[in-house]
Amino acid sequence: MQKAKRSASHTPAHAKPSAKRAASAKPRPKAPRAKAVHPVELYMWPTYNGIKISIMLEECELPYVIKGININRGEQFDTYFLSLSPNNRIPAILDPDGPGGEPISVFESGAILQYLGRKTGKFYPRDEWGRVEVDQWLFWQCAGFGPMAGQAHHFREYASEKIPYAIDRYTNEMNRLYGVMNKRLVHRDFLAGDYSIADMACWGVVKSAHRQGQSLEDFPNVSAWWDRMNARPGVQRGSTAGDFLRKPDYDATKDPLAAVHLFGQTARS
Ligand SMILES: N[C@@H](CCC(=O)N[C@@H](CS)C(=O)NCC(=O)O)C(=O)O
Repeated sequence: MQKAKRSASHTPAHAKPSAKRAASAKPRPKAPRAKAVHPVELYMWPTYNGIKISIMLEECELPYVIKGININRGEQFDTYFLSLSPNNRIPAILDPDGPGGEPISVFESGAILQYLGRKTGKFYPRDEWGRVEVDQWLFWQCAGFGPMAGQAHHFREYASEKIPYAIDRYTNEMNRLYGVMNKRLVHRDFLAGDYSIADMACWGVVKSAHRQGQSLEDFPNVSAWWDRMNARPGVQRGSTAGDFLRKPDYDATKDPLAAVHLFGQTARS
Protein backbone atom coordinates (compact mmCIF):
# COMPACT_ATOMS: atom_id res chain seq x y z
CA MET A 1 0.00 0.00 0.00
CA GLN A 2 1.18 3.49 -0.87
CA LYS A 3 2.09 5.84 1.97
CA ALA A 4 0.63 9.33 2.30
CA LYS A 5 3.20 11.76 0.92
CA ARG A 6 4.54 14.73 2.86
CA SER A 7 2.63 13.74 5.98
CA ALA A 8 4.06 14.60 9.37
CA SER A 9 3.46 11.65 11.66
CA HIS A 10 3.25 11.44 15.43
CA THR A 11 2.40 8.72 17.94
CA PRO A 12 0.63 10.06 21.07
CA ALA A 13 2.34 9.24 24.39
CA HIS A 14 -0.03 6.54 25.63
CA ALA A 15 0.45 4.51 22.43
CA LYS A 16 4.21 4.14 22.93
CA PRO A 17 5.80 1.19 24.80
CA SER A 18 6.64 2.05 28.41
CA ALA A 19 10.34 2.61 29.24
CA LYS A 20 9.83 0.81 32.60
CA ARG A 21 8.59 -2.32 30.87
CA ALA A 22 11.56 -2.31 28.49
CA ALA A 23 14.04 -2.01 31.40
CA SER A 24 12.88 -5.13 33.30
CA ALA A 25 15.23 -8.01 32.34
CA LYS A 26 13.79 -10.88 34.48
CA PRO A 27 13.07 -14.05 32.49
CA ARG A 28 9.34 -14.66 32.40
CA PRO A 29 7.30 -17.81 31.80
CA LYS A 30 6.30 -18.08 28.17
CA ALA A 31 2.88 -16.63 27.60
CA PRO A 32 0.84 -17.05 24.45
CA ARG A 33 2.07 -14.45 21.95
CA ALA A 34 -0.10 -11.32 22.22
CA LYS A 35 -1.72 -10.08 19.03
CA ALA A 36 0.25 -7.11 17.66
CA VAL A 37 -1.55 -3.81 18.19
CA HIS A 38 -1.86 -1.87 14.96
CA PRO A 39 -2.58 1.78 15.71
CA VAL A 40 -5.45 3.52 13.99
CA GLU A 41 -4.08 6.01 11.46
CA LEU A 42 -5.74 9.41 11.81
CA TYR A 43 -5.37 11.67 8.76
CA MET A 44 -6.03 15.17 10.00
CA TRP A 45 -5.14 18.81 10.32
CA PRO A 46 -5.79 20.49 13.69
CA THR A 47 -9.10 22.11 12.70
CA TYR A 48 -12.46 21.66 14.43
CA ASN A 49 -13.30 18.64 12.27
CA GLY A 50 -9.94 16.93 12.80
CA ILE A 51 -9.96 17.51 16.56
CA LYS A 52 -13.26 15.65 17.00
CA ILE A 53 -11.50 12.42 16.17
CA SER A 54 -8.33 12.93 18.22
CA ILE A 55 -10.61 13.65 21.21
CA MET A 56 -12.52 10.39 20.63
CA LEU A 57 -9.32 8.35 20.18
CA GLU A 58 -7.90 9.79 23.40
CA GLU A 59 -11.14 9.24 25.31
CA CYS A 60 -11.19 5.59 24.17
CA GLU A 61 -7.45 5.18 24.84
CA LEU A 62 -7.08 3.52 21.46
CA PRO A 63 -3.52 3.45 20.10
CA TYR A 64 -3.34 5.81 17.14
CA VAL A 65 -0.90 7.71 15.01
CA ILE A 66 -1.54 11.11 13.47
CA LYS A 67 -0.74 11.59 9.79
CA GLY A 68 -0.72 15.29 8.97
CA ILE A 69 -2.63 16.43 5.87
CA ASN A 70 -1.81 20.08 5.37
CA ILE A 71 -5.03 21.41 3.84
CA ASN A 72 -3.43 24.84 3.51
CA ARG A 73 -0.89 23.38 1.10
CA GLY A 74 -3.20 21.17 -0.96
CA GLU A 75 -2.30 17.79 0.57
CA GLN A 76 -6.01 16.92 0.67
CA PHE A 77 -5.68 16.36 -3.11
CA ASP A 78 -2.86 13.79 -2.86
CA THR A 79 -3.82 10.55 -4.57
CA TYR A 80 -3.36 8.38 -1.51
CA PHE A 81 -5.41 10.67 0.72
CA LEU A 82 -8.18 10.81 -1.90
CA SER A 83 -8.32 7.01 -1.84
CA LEU A 84 -9.30 7.30 1.84
CA SER A 85 -11.35 10.49 1.61
CA PRO A 86 -12.78 11.05 -1.90
CA ASN A 87 -14.35 14.35 -0.75
CA ASN A 88 -10.83 15.84 -0.26
CA ARG A 89 -11.65 16.81 3.31
CA ILE A 90 -10.02 15.84 6.58
CA PRO A 91 -10.52 13.87 8.80
CA ALA A 92 -10.23 10.25 7.65
CA ILE A 93 -9.02 7.15 9.44
CA LEU A 94 -7.48 3.88 8.41
CA ASP A 95 -8.10 1.15 10.96
CA PRO A 96 -5.80 -1.83 10.24
CA ASP A 97 -7.96 -3.95 12.59
CA GLY A 98 -11.35 -3.32 11.07
CA PRO A 99 -14.29 -5.72 10.85
CA GLY A 100 -13.09 -9.34 10.56
CA GLY A 101 -9.53 -8.14 11.25
CA GLU A 102 -9.39 -6.49 7.80
CA PRO A 103 -8.24 -2.88 7.27
CA ILE A 104 -11.02 -0.35 6.78
CA SER A 105 -10.92 3.35 5.98
CA VAL A 106 -13.64 5.82 6.98
CA PHE A 107 -14.18 9.46 5.99
CA GLU A 108 -16.73 12.05 7.27
CA SER A 109 -16.22 12.96 10.90
CA GLY A 110 -19.70 11.80 11.99
CA ALA A 111 -19.25 8.39 10.37
CA ILE A 112 -15.79 8.06 11.97
CA LEU A 113 -17.16 8.90 15.43
CA GLN A 114 -19.96 6.36 15.04
CA TYR A 115 -17.52 3.72 13.76
CA LEU A 116 -15.15 4.23 16.70
CA GLY A 117 -18.12 4.21 19.09
CA ARG A 118 -19.33 0.87 17.70
CA LYS A 119 -15.80 -0.55 17.65
CA THR A 120 -15.03 0.31 21.28
CA GLY A 121 -18.54 0.30 22.76
CA LYS A 122 -17.73 3.70 24.29
CA PHE A 123 -19.49 7.07 24.17
CA TYR A 124 -22.14 5.73 21.74
CA PRO A 125 -24.98 3.80 23.39
CA ARG A 126 -25.80 0.32 22.14
CA ASP A 127 -29.51 0.55 22.88
CA GLU A 128 -31.65 2.06 20.13
CA TRP A 129 -33.25 4.76 22.35
CA GLY A 130 -29.88 6.07 23.46
CA ARG A 131 -28.34 5.75 20.03
CA VAL A 132 -31.12 7.72 18.30
CA GLU A 133 -30.67 10.46 20.90
CA VAL A 134 -26.93 10.71 20.18
CA ASP A 135 -27.40 10.46 16.39
CA GLN A 136 -29.78 13.44 16.35
CA TRP A 137 -27.29 15.72 18.08
CA LEU A 138 -24.35 14.34 16.13
CA PHE A 139 -26.13 15.08 12.84
CA TRP A 140 -27.21 18.46 14.20
CA GLN A 141 -23.52 19.25 14.59
CA CYS A 142 -22.29 17.72 11.32
CA ALA A 143 -25.08 19.15 9.15
CA GLY A 144 -25.74 22.48 10.88
CA PHE A 145 -23.57 23.73 13.72
CA GLY A 146 -20.28 22.81 11.99
CA PRO A 147 -21.00 23.89 8.39
CA MET A 148 -22.71 27.14 9.46
CA ALA A 149 -19.68 27.94 11.64
CA GLY A 150 -17.50 27.33 8.57
CA GLN A 151 -19.57 29.82 6.55
CA ALA A 152 -19.42 32.36 9.41
CA HIS A 153 -15.62 32.02 9.55
CA HIS A 154 -15.41 32.37 5.78
CA PHE A 155 -17.47 35.54 5.40
CA ARG A 156 -16.32 37.18 8.63
CA GLU A 157 -12.59 36.44 8.32
CA TYR A 158 -11.40 34.91 5.05
CA ALA A 159 -13.43 36.69 2.32
CA SER A 160 -11.46 39.58 0.83
CA GLU A 161 -14.76 41.31 0.05
CA LYS A 162 -16.79 41.98 3.19
CA ILE A 163 -20.42 41.26 2.27
CA PRO A 164 -22.77 42.47 5.06
CA TYR A 165 -25.65 40.25 3.91
CA ALA A 166 -23.52 37.07 4.12
CA ILE A 167 -21.89 38.11 7.41
CA ASP A 168 -25.29 38.81 9.00
CA ARG A 169 -26.85 35.64 7.67
CA TYR A 170 -24.24 33.29 9.12
CA THR A 171 -23.66 35.27 12.32
CA ASN A 172 -27.42 35.19 12.99
CA GLU A 173 -27.66 31.52 12.12
CA MET A 174 -24.84 30.72 14.57
CA ASN A 175 -26.62 32.79 17.20
CA ARG A 176 -29.78 30.73 16.60
CA LEU A 177 -27.83 27.45 16.83
CA TYR A 178 -26.12 28.45 20.10
CA GLY A 179 -29.61 29.28 21.38
CA VAL A 180 -30.80 25.76 20.45
CA MET A 181 -27.79 24.22 22.21
CA ASN A 182 -28.31 26.44 25.26
CA LYS A 183 -31.97 25.33 25.57
CA ARG A 184 -31.02 21.70 25.13
CA LEU A 185 -28.55 21.99 27.99
CA VAL A 186 -31.10 23.32 30.51
CA HIS A 187 -30.95 20.74 33.36
CA ARG A 188 -28.60 18.54 31.31
CA ASP A 189 -24.86 18.08 31.59
CA PHE A 190 -24.42 16.78 28.04
CA LEU A 191 -26.31 16.95 24.76
CA ALA A 192 -27.65 13.41 24.55
CA GLY A 193 -27.77 11.58 27.86
CA ASP A 194 -24.29 10.66 29.10
CA TYR A 195 -21.20 12.33 27.64
CA SER A 196 -21.00 11.09 24.03
CA ILE A 197 -19.61 11.53 20.55
CA ALA A 198 -22.24 14.27 20.03
CA ASP A 199 -20.49 16.42 22.66
CA MET A 200 -17.04 15.69 21.23
CA ALA A 201 -18.27 16.80 17.79
CA CYS A 202 -19.24 20.23 19.15
CA TRP A 203 -16.05 21.06 21.04
CA GLY A 204 -14.08 22.63 18.17
CA VAL A 205 -16.93 24.89 17.03
CA VAL A 206 -17.58 26.23 20.53
CA LYS A 207 -13.86 26.89 20.95
CA SER A 208 -14.14 29.39 18.08
CA ALA A 209 -17.41 31.04 19.20
CA HIS A 210 -15.76 34.50 19.06
CA ARG A 211 -14.88 33.91 15.37
CA GLN A 212 -18.59 33.37 14.72
CA GLY A 213 -19.47 36.65 16.43
CA GLN A 214 -20.79 34.91 19.57
CA SER A 215 -20.03 35.19 23.27
CA LEU A 216 -20.57 32.27 25.65
CA GLU A 217 -21.71 34.81 28.26
CA ASP A 218 -24.97 34.98 26.28
CA PHE A 219 -25.37 31.20 26.55
CA PRO A 220 -24.74 30.21 30.18
CA ASN A 221 -25.69 26.54 29.76
CA VAL A 222 -23.27 26.21 26.83
CA SER A 223 -20.65 27.96 28.93
CA ALA A 224 -21.14 25.45 31.80
CA TRP A 225 -20.97 22.56 29.28
CA TRP A 226 -17.73 24.07 27.91
CA ASP A 227 -16.18 24.01 31.39
CA ARG A 228 -17.31 20.40 31.93
CA MET A 229 -15.80 19.38 28.60
CA ASN A 230 -12.47 21.05 29.35
CA ALA A 231 -12.21 19.36 32.74
CA ARG A 232 -11.87 15.99 30.95
CA PRO A 233 -8.26 14.81 30.48
CA GLY A 234 -9.27 13.07 27.22
CA VAL A 235 -10.53 16.37 25.81
CA GLN A 236 -7.40 18.15 26.98
CA ARG A 237 -5.13 15.59 25.30
CA GLY A 238 -7.23 15.10 22.18
CA SER A 239 -7.78 18.78 21.46
CA THR A 240 -4.04 19.46 21.44
CA ALA A 241 -2.77 16.17 19.94
CA GLY A 242 -2.45 17.66 16.44
CA ASP A 243 -0.84 20.94 17.53
CA PHE A 244 2.62 19.70 16.56
CA LEU A 245 1.57 19.86 12.90
CA ARG A 246 1.67 23.64 12.61
CA LYS A 247 3.46 26.62 14.13
CA PRO A 248 1.69 27.93 17.26
CA ASP A 249 1.20 31.39 15.74
CA TYR A 250 0.01 30.14 12.32
CA ASP A 251 -3.14 31.91 11.13
CA ALA A 252 -4.71 30.52 7.95
CA THR A 253 -6.78 33.69 7.46
CA LYS A 254 -3.51 35.62 6.95
CA ASP A 255 -1.87 33.05 4.66
CA PRO A 256 -2.51 33.84 0.96
CA LEU A 257 -1.30 30.34 -0.04
CA ALA A 258 -4.01 28.76 2.13
CA ALA A 259 -6.67 30.68 0.21
CA VAL A 260 -5.25 29.32 -3.08
CA HIS A 261 -5.73 25.74 -1.88
CA LEU A 262 -8.95 26.11 0.08
CA PHE A 263 -11.12 28.39 -2.04
CA GLY A 264 -12.42 28.34 -5.60
CA GLN A 265 -12.45 24.52 -5.74
CA THR A 266 -14.55 23.03 -8.55
CA ALA A 267 -15.11 19.50 -9.91
CA ARG A 268 -11.86 19.94 -11.84
CA SER A 269 -9.74 20.74 -8.75
N1 LIG B 1 -18.39 17.01 6.42
C1 LIG B 1 -16.97 16.87 6.64
C2 LIG B 1 -16.34 18.24 6.65
C3 LIG B 1 -14.84 18.16 6.80
C4 LIG B 1 -14.18 19.49 6.48
O1 LIG B 1 -14.82 20.47 6.07
N2 LIG B 1 -12.85 19.51 6.66
C5 LIG B 1 -12.09 20.70 6.33
C6 LIG B 1 -11.19 21.09 7.50
S1 LIG B 1 -12.19 21.55 8.91
C7 LIG B 1 -11.16 20.37 5.16
O2 LIG B 1 -10.65 19.28 5.05
N3 LIG B 1 -10.96 21.32 4.25
C8 LIG B 1 -10.11 21.11 3.12
C9 LIG B 1 -10.61 21.82 1.88
O3 LIG B 1 -11.53 22.64 1.99
O4 LIG B 1 -10.08 21.54 0.82
C10 LIG B 1 -16.71 16.12 7.94
O5 LIG B 1 -17.50 16.30 8.88
O6 LIG B 1 -15.74 15.34 8.02
